[in-house]
Amino acid sequence: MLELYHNDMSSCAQKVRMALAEKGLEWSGHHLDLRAGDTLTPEYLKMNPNGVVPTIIDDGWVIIESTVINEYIDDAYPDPPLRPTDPRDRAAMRLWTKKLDEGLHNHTATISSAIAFRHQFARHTPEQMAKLLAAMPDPAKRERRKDLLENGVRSKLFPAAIGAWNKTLGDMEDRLAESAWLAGDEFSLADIAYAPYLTRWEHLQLVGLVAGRPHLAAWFERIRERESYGIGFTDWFNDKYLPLMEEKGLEAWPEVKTML
Ligand SMILES: N[C@@H](CCC(=O)N[C@@H](CS)C(=O)NCC(=O)O)C(=O)O
Repeated sequence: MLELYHNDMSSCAQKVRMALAEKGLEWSGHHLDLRAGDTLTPEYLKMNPNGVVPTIIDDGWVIIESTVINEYIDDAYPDPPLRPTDPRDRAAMRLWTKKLDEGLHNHTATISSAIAFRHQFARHTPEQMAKLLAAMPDPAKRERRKDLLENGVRSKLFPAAIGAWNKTLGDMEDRLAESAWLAGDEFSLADIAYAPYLTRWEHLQLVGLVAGRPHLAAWFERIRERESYGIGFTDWFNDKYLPLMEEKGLEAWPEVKTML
């Protein structure tokens, strides 16, 4: 059976769980606590040297990186297909997922940490926090986290992150004015890949990012109606995270709005 190392609210884990649900695949899970540093243990780092979720194991074969994992799932379990058949639509699908991997996902981490996640780390003593930071394998990410913990939305990283997402959501609106799904007329891995981020903006009450973008809002509604969204997302929503995200998001919104 497929084995998934994941976390309930992680965007990259959400997209893998949704792909597994679209395929109707069974899997067994290892739920990791990201704030406790469960991805930074020597055992986990052997499987996933980046110290992040998700990681999937299929018949002893370890696969990391959510985009790669979802393409693997589609290759290994082709029915129903989650990549368009038309080569042009398939290229469009790849461009969408590439964008996330080349910076947009990191911008999401910046926004989420600056607004809400930094408050979850407050349960650690300074010594525990220093230990967690030291265990992070990527020095750039470590510096980013330090900065966000300290400065929140006042971080110098924040305006670029929110600007990049505002631009992307505009691009999505333009695309979705022309086709039902991001890569054309077929639902694909591109739609699955972006579903977590719209979910995140909703949880952080950054609804202003979607306001005035009716095609984007309708697309997200269609995503939410899929059974796989319930299985991959809603069933895993963490009741302890949601009130904090809402409270801190509402608090941050007036300042965030000025950066759009
Ligand atoms: N490029 C990676 C990114 C994975 C990633 O950033 N995972 C986050 C959760 S969405 C994580 O595990 N963070 C742990 C941490 O930041 O300590 C992928 O797509 O799998």
